[in-house]
Amino acid sequence: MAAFDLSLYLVTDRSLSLGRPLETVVEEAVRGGVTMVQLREKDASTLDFYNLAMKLKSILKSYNVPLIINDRLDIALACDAGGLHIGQSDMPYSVARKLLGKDKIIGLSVESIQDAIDANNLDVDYIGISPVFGTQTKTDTAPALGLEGIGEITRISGHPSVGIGGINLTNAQDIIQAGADGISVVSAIMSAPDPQQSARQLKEIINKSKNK
Ligand code: TZP
Ligand code: MG
Repeated sequence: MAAFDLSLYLVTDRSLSLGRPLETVVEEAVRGGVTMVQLREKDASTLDFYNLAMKLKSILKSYNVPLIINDRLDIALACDAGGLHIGQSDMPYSVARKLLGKDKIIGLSVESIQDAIDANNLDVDYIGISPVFGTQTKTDTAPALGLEGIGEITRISGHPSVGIGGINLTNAQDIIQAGADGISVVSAIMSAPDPQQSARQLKEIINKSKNK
């Protein structure tokens, strides 16, 4: 397994990029300090998804930032991505691991304490604690876990973790202080007027919070 850094994990959504090309926003964000990128495009056709994945993969390669594919094991395999992110209703972890092999990163969303306990029996590479707060970006989520939920899950989990859902400049510090290794954001970067600057500001907050 190649080393990876969960500190600032961008999850994409083209529909929130204010009309800017996805590749441009992602590259700006990485220049600002994003350490992982997950391609998550729920409305993309298979061809669009594949083409986007190939484009992002070539951009991210020069920054040494892994490209993680949301849900679509076929696309992760087809484009030889850095890894796959699965949710509780996606392909079973064991199947994904078998097909991707042990060198790829596999992340799993956990939406409850019980999910986090169950994930301790799997050698996933990280967990995404979801959602921390309510968010307009994804409305069909489990109930928000809050900072207490993050605290409890990071205490019992044996895996590195990121929080996701409603995270921005004002609360990023709380997520790290509650015990997560990083934050995962969609709109705080995708919809920012200046994605590079927003990424830089978030990264500074994370770095400071980790040094405390
Ligand atoms: N999974 C749980 S919440 C969420 C996903 C993909 C969306 C997070 O978006 P935002 O804009 O960072 O709140
Ligand atoms: Mg999913």
